Amino acid sequence: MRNRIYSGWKRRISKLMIASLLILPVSVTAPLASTVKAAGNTYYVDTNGSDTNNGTSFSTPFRTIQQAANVATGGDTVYIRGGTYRETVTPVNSGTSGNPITYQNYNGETVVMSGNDLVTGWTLDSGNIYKAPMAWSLGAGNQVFVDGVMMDEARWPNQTGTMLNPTRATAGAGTDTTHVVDTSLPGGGNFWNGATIWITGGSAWIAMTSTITAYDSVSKKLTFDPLKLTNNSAYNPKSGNKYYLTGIKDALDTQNEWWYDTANSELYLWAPGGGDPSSSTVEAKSRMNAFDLSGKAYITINGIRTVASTIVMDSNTNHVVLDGMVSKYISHNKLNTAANEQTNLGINLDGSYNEIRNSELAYSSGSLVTVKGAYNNVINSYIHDGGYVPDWDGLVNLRGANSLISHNTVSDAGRVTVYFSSPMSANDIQYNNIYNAGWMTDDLGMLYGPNNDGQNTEIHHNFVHDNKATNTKPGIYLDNYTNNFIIHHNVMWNNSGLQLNIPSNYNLVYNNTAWTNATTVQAWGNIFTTDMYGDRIFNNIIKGYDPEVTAYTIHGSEVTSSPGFVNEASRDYHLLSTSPAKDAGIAIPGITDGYVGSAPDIGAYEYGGSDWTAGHNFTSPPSPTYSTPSTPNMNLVQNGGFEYGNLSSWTATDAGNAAVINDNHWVKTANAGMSRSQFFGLKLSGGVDGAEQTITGLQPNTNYVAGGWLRTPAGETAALGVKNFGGTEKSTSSSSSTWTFVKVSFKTGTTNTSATIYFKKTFPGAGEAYFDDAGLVPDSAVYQSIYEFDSFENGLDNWVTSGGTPSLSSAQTHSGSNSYIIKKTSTGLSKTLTPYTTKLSPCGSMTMLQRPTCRLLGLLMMVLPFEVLRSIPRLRQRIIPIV
Ligand SMILES: [Ca+2]
Ligand SMILES: [Ca+2]
Ligand SMILES: [Ca+2]
Repeated sequence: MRNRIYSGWKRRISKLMIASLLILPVSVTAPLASTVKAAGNTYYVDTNGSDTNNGTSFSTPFRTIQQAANVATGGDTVYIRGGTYRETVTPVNSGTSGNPITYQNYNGETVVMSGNDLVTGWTLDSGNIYKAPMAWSLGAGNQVFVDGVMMDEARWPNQTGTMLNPTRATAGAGTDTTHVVDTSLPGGGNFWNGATIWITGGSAWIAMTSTITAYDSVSKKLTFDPLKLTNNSAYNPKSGNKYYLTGIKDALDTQNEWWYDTANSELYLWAPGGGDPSSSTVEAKSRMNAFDLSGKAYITINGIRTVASTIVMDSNTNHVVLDGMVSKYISHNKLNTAANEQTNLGINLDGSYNEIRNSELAYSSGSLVTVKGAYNNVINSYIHDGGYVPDWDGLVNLRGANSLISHNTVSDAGRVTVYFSSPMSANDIQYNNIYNAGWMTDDLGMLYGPNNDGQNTEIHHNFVHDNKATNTKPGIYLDNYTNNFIIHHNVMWNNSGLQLNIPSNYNLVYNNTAWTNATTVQAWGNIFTTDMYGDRIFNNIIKGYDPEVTAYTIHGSEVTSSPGFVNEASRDYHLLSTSPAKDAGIAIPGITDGYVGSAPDIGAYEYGGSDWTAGHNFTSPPSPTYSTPSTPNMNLVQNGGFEYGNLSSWTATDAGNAAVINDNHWVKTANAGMSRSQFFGLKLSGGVDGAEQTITGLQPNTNYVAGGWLRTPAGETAALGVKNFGGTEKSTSSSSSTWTFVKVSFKTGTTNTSATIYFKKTFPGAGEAYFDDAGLVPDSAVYQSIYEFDSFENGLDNWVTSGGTPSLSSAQTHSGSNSYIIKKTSTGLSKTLTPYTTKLSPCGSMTMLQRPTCRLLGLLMMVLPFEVLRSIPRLRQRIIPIV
């Protein structure tokens, strides 16, 4: 595929060179094109036109859109008459701010830009199979259409299903990493040699393809080259896995099937209904791109249809608007080997301030739209049916910063509907109707991000429903090492709601409704198995949850009986007037503003409050605009996980050696590495060394807490500190060689609105220290983290003893090497967590602990009844310090 893309580039380059040559005579002979124009010229393009025309009048149109794109400059409009244009358009010029170049279908006429070329000259091969010369080939990207309907590459078993739920065979006993055994396989001799196998192996997370190298027709055993991901039960083929075969002529045995003979450059086809294909329009894909907008700016494309081609941008593309598009069969590649064939497919929004709106995007082997760069928007579009060779990426493949994904309908995916990956920051995903993920694979979230720092990416007011996977099918799924997401006011059904896999930090989950499945909020992790520091889960209506991890709990979210919905059967999760969810929430500024009654409701809808819905609306198009997420408790540190891959937002101090290191923690099995989450971490070295960041916009006279993770080789000491906040500089140090969480609480001065946090290697040795996952959040009563983690590796630290000193133990630890044993009636430990709550007690009086234990192990968990946090006066009445 890489070679294919490269050759595609070469094709485009040569086309561009030809276009450049063509422009010379035009600019000499056509006065309008050779002179400096006032903005606002109009050009016409017609399939009956000529590129030797001047293009400037209705009666002298160009033949190709490219010819118009050769001459149009800022402020010009190119009107395209109805018809099919088989070309890749590479505009020569950019528009300017306020004077874009506009490509527009003329008067509502149907303009199709096709990546296909016609296949003609059919002769009979045998039976209903005909053949015709086809000089071009895109290899695994070949795609054939008859009268606009996509045909199937000749396959077994024959397709009687749908694009996303195709007919597949089932691997039988004896199947292993490089073999499939199936007694139903047709064909004798070497029938399947050289064919291609598509298989969702192992746990069926993704589909992979490989080449059949041998076929034993007696034992019905296929032998194939190793898949791209192997030596892992998640991927290794096994009995029960679904597969199909393509790539040999003998598989062409029914209507709607084709096979391409590479050696002789001929296409074989059994047309729909049989007979000579000459009576139909037969097309095969020939070009990858309808528009190549790399490096261009201020171009608007309006009302154009594209078929079997995409639109590409690069990091230098700015201010492009795609409006009212209908784009079908955007990307097609039947392979997923080791070359990332399914990565970054679909229309590419790269660069900045680009937008697609009011459009339909349909059919892709992978993504339908890939959003990178910054300030790129996908608005009010119907995005459906993609990922039919599913890899990880979703129909919407989102990375980059400050982008708005709003008011879209996103449906029907082989795997994920919306996929997040680093680096990303402060994206806004709102008011989308997202449904039918997981048609072909298993264990996926409809909105999914693994090993990802969202940097306050906000997911809100979406409908997320119907995950088709058979196992592990959350609605919104933040997999291990996924931090800094803000998730609120989403309504989820027919999936398992929300899943946070630990470690999970600074993820805010407010006012969601997820009701139809009993297993909703759950967590699973490999290492750091208790770490959900900074997560807040408030005001949700959640039907049960799976407390695999007891280091967190949910406020106002554990609902066991129906909270009184208007019409649960028809998925109307508004509250009834009698609902106990009414006024059962806590006020969260910016989240529950404008609530009705005595308090906010829990769940996604406020009874009597302003209503909302989700999904696209072509009849009455919405015009949402991006705003930077700003939500209580969101992590205020920029690039705190260093996932930009550089020191962005940080300043090196002291020895000046601070460096960001790429060392993916996902693949680590030990509590080691130079990153603690995701890919990158901070390395300090060479004596006393540090990095700092000043955080602005803080409230004066307010409690905050800075946190982060560090590890140092033996003999070194490092610290997290805070200064310049209006009080005395404070820091917390560690000398642990394993990743250790440290934090510093501080209060801003009466007029101070900023603070500087720093990581520092304080021991002047020659070794290194590593830091990751910095955070700074308010430290308040209502919004505080509701559990306290202390592994006691630094002794009793800030804990206060009573009735004697608890005895140190190294034999009964939950994690690390230390724990303390409390005697049943004498010794106790306490710690003031906030100005309002003081708890912990000798075991005999542990009335507030839901999970009493007389050993204070590495994990100390406190679960408070939800009501106690609702008001301070009530809090004071109900929590009586025992110590
Ligand atoms: Ca067949
Ligand atoms: Ca209320
Ligand atoms: Ca990191």
